[in-house]
Formats: sequence, structure tokens, C-alpha cells
Amino acid sequence: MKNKLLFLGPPGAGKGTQANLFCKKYGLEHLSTGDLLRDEVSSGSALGNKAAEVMNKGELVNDELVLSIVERRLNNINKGWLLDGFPRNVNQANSLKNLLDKINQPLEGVILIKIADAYLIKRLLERGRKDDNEQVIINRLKIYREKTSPLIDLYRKQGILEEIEGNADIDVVFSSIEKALGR
Ligand code: B4P
Repeated sequence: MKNKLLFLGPPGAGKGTQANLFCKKYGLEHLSTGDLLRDEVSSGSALGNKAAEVMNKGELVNDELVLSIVERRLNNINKGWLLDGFPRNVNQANSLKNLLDKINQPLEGVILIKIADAYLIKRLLERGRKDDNEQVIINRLKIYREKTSPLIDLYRKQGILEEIEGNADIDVVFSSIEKALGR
């Protein structure tokens, strides 16, 4: 059973929502870089304050910070894991590959949650997090297209990408993910 997984998709596609459900049901460790960064921000550390400025503009936090957070966590996991929101650019994907080679835990499956921009904007405005206003959301979508979407081809070429339609009820999306991963 594949249990080293990655959920990919535009902001608001439901990566966090689905990853939470999946990890609860199947006992995997949920590694959300968004949540980990928000924890760093709430701690009030100097790094957290710096990250908050970037996140509130809808931009990507610097790769070194995100990587150090992920590396620390991945090194201490003895069960399966699910990466949510990481990697978000080619540099992060390369670093992840090096890290996973080092700990001998190759990525086994990538779920791409696809959904049109119009639905995303509506969902995120309704979510209403601090970084969810229209201008910031449009910037996040632009950055997703420029920096994150090249990863789709990268994982497709490796033969580990499964594409899921994200514009459906939460339980319907969840079932599609289970099916794609043979659960
Ligand atoms: P994230 O925390 O990763 O969040 P996200 O992409 O905005 O949302 P997600 O896809 O998880 O959607 P969710 O389930 O919440 O990123 C936030 C910021 O952190 C980034 O902009 C960046 O600054 C920084 N960051 C994170 N990772 C980084 C990295 N690796 N490198 C650099 N910077 C990084 O769903 C959204 C809403 O839709 C929710 O309200 C949910 O209830 C609703 N919803 C979900 N599924 C639904 C469905 N099927 N139908 C209707 N509504 C649904």
C-alpha cells in the first residue's frame, strides 16, 4: 500500500481538507507546510514574523526555512507520511528528492487536485483566513501557475501522478482519492 504521499493543487483546492481526512483514516503523519508555517508565525519568533509578511502577500516563504521545517519533521517519522503544500517550486522538489534519497523513503504517489480558478476564489473568500483577500488570492494563483504547476509534469513523467477533480463535495473528492491510491 502506498503510504509516502504528496497532495498537489492550487491554493484552496482542498489539499489541507483532504489530507486531514486521509491521515486520520489511514494513520499517516500529516505534514502541512502551511500549518507548520502558521505555527511558526503564532510563536512570534523572528523567523515567524518574517514568514508572516510573505504569507500575507500571497508569496512563497523562502525555501531554506520551509526545507529546514520539513527535514526536521521527516527525520522523526516511523510511519507513512503525507506532504500537503510542499514542494511548491522546482527547487523545493529537488531538495525533497535529495532528502528522501538520503533517508531511503522514496515518494510513492502524488495526487493532483484540479479545480477552476473561479471556484477557488469563492472558496477562499468564504474561508476568510488572514491571507484570503481577493488581491492576495489572485497573486497566490499567479504564483501557483508560475512556480508550482511545473511540478505536475515532473511527477507525471515519473509515472506517480494521479489527477482528481476537486470541484465536488468533500466526501466525493475523498472517495476519488482513495480509489486513485487503491484504498
Ligand atoms: P496552505 O496552507 O498550503 O493553504 P492553501 O493552498 O491556501 O489551501 P488548501 O489547498 O490546503 O485548501 P483548504 O483545504 O484549506 O498555504 C498558505 C500559504 O503558506 C501560502 O500562500 C504560502 O505563503 C505559504 N506556504 C505554504 N507552503 C509553502 C511552501 N512549501 N513554500 C513556500 N511557502 C509556503 O480548502 C480551502 C477552503 O475550501 C476551506 O475553507 C475548505 O473548507 C473549503 N473546501 C475544501 N474542499 C472543499 C470542497 N470539496 N467543496 C467545497 N469547499 C471545500
